[in-house]
This record gives sequence, C-alpha cells and structure tokens, in this order.
Amino acid sequence: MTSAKELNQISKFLSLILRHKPDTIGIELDSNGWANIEEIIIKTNKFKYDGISPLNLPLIKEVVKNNDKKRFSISEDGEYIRANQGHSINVDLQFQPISPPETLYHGTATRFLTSITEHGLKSQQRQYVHLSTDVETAITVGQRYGNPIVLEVKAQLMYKQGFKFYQAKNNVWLIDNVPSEFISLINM
Ligand code: HQG
Repeated sequence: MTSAKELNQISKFLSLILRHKPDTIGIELDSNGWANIEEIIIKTNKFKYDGISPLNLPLIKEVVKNNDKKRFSISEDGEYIRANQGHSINVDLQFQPISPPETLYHGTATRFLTSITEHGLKSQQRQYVHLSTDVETAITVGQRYGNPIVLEVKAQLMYKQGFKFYQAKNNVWLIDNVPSEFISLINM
C-alpha cells in the first residue's frame, strides 16, 4: 500500500512536468498537453528522485484515480497522461467556451488585493485565471500565498458581455482575465 505522502509527492512531480517543466526529465508534451506514460516512467527512473522513483504504471494510475483535485487524465488508449488545468506552458486543452454559474470565486492573499483592484485578475504565469464554484475551495487556494481573501466574480454578467469561460475536467473554471469592475471582496 502506497502512503498518502508518497502519492502526494508523485502528484506534485507530475504537476511539475505536465504543467510547467517537462524538460526537468527531458520529455516533451504534444500540442494538447499529452505526454507518453512509458517515457515518463523510464526517464524519471533514470534520475532516481527521492520519494518518486522507482515510478511505475500502477503508481501513476493510483495518483490519477485518487488525486484529491483530479488533476490528471489518462488518454483512452491508456498511453498518455496530461494535467487537466494549471499549465504555465502553452498547450491547447481544446476547451469549449460554456456558460458559467451566476457567481464564481477566486482565492488569493491580502497582499495582492491592491494590485488586483487596480488591474483586475491576471493569469500571471499560468495560461488562465482559476476560479472555483465554492468559497471553501477559494480559501484553500488563497492560503497557499498567505492570509487568504476571497473575491466574488460576476461570472454570468461577464459571459453576457462576451467573456469566454471554460471548465476543466476537474470542475475548475478558467478565464483569460477578470477586469476589476466584475470583482468584489467577500466579507469573511
Ligand atoms: C494573483 C492550484 C497581483 C492571484 C490552486 C494568485 C488553483 C494577482 C496569483 C490553481 C493579480 C497567481 C491556481 C494582479 C492575479 N495583481 N496578483 N493583477 N491577478 N493575481 O498559483 O489561482 O493544487 O498562478 O490571485 O488550487 O492561486 O496546483 O494561481 O494569487 O486551482 O492543482 O496571482 O493552482 O491548484 O497564482 O492557483 P497562481 P492560483 P493545484
């Protein structure tokens, strides 16, 4: 039985190579973000990463299946894996724009508020701004950067004005940017 800690380490490692730095182990993603699983296993094991290698197919499958945020998908033929969202490298996940709920939420840290109020939400290093359907998730996201705050985004109003929203396979909502006029701070 693999420990939760070990699975978490593998998840973090897969996030790194499938979202940000495939060159860490010398692999390439295709234009839709897919990487060959066998190649990942062979190349990861060459580096002997503490807590990650020896990596094998059952371990990867376990991480994909039990991942708390369903971060990864395996292709239908079982040969490829990709991250469902969160990329900083330019990949086309072939999202279709869809109508969002009335309101979506973004968790961030207090220290970013002034800049967000001035410039709106920008995607920074990632391809998209990430939004959630619930406040609890937003709080957890915000805590990664410090004292959390939650911003409410008038998603449906934006949609009606022509902004494109996408939904990743794990229910994270994505958008290019959110101008500040659609953002308000939630009192917690
Ligand atoms: C902030 C994790 C100043 C933004 C999470 C955020 C999420 C601005 C940070 C996913 C700004 C970017 C994404 C502006 C935005 N001025 N700061 N104009 N506009 N920001 O990590 O949303 O666990 O790229 O508020 O759970 O924090 O990795 O985005 O604080 O779902 O699967 O700039 O990553 O998922 O940070 O997190 P990030 P995020 P995983």
